[in-house]
Amino acid sequence: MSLSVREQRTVRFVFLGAAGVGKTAIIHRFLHDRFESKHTRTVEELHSLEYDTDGARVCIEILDTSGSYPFPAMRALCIRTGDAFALVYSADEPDSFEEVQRLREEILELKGEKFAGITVVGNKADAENRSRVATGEIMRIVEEEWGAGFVETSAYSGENVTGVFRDLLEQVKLPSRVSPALRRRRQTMMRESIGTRKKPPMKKNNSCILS
Ligand SMILES: Nc1nc2c(ncn2[C@@H]2O[C@H](COP(=O)(O)OP(=O)(O)OP(=O)(O)O)[C@@H](O)[C@H]2O)c(=O)[nH]1
Ligand SMILES: *[C@@H]1O[C@H](CO)[C@@H](O)[C@H](O)[C@H]1NC(C)=O
Ligand SMILES: *[C@@H]1O[C@H](CO)[C@@H](O)[C@H](O)[C@H]1NC(C)=O
Ligand SMILES: *[C@@H]1O[C@H](CO)[C@@H](O)[C@H](O)[C@H]1NC(C)=O
Ligand SMILES: [Mg+2]
Repeated sequence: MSLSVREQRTVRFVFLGAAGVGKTAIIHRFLHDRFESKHTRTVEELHSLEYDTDGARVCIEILDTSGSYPFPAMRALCIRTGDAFALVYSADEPDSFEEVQRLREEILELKGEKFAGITVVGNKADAENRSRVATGEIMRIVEEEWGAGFVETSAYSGENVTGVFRDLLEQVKLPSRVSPALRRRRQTMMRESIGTRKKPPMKKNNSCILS
């Protein structure tokens, strides 16, 4: 009777990027259609939800990370457990793309050459001072040199936010039809203290429980 539970496939999307670029804002816009103007530094937050594909259910985990990890080992652990990565920078601070470049190198190093599940996200596209020139150049590097996905978003207005998840689903070769069914069931687990973060991210048993 619990066969379907055990056989359920789980994919994990990991959000990485410098502090304050809007990782949490993008995830919250997608899951709850809300925007918070205050910046609260994330420690680590794991969201999980079910996604119905044709005839099968997939558990999607979204790992929101801290842009200011005190220990590199912690980020390495997050990278190892990820199936696809959203690397976020802020369009009003093109320098934050340097962190994306660094993260991509770390991902290639840890996951191996064959791995290519990366979606680069240029967030805060609504910002008045965003640089169009930088966006054009970044898009060229990401799409042509890296062969990765590129999406320009605004968590503030919600524009193109579902596009990030559509691209991530394509990276893991799942049908990228983002429908309300995706949001049917969700659950959030938070680790708020540094002490509890030392453990590897929770295993799939703890989430996507069929009630
Ligand atoms: N104008 C604008 N502001 C945004 C957007 N996305 C996020 N912000 C703001 O940027 C700040 C940082 O957003 P967060 O989502 O907390 O950033 P984060 O990347 O999760 O940061 P850490 O958790 O510290 O790594 C907040 O004040 C947000 O309101 C956006 O698309 N447009
Ligand atoms: C745009 O404004 C933000 C917030 O005031 C600032 O941090 C950033 O450096 C500015 N970017 C550019 C390209 O001027
Ligand atoms: C949304 O994506 C389209 C296509 O990539 C892009 O032209 C547009 O500027 C994006 N919107 C925002 C707000 O960035
Ligand atoms: C996960 O489930 C398997 C079998 O369903 C069980 O053997 C294992 O102990 C569970 N692990 C946790 C952490 O609950
Ligand atoms: Mg955050």
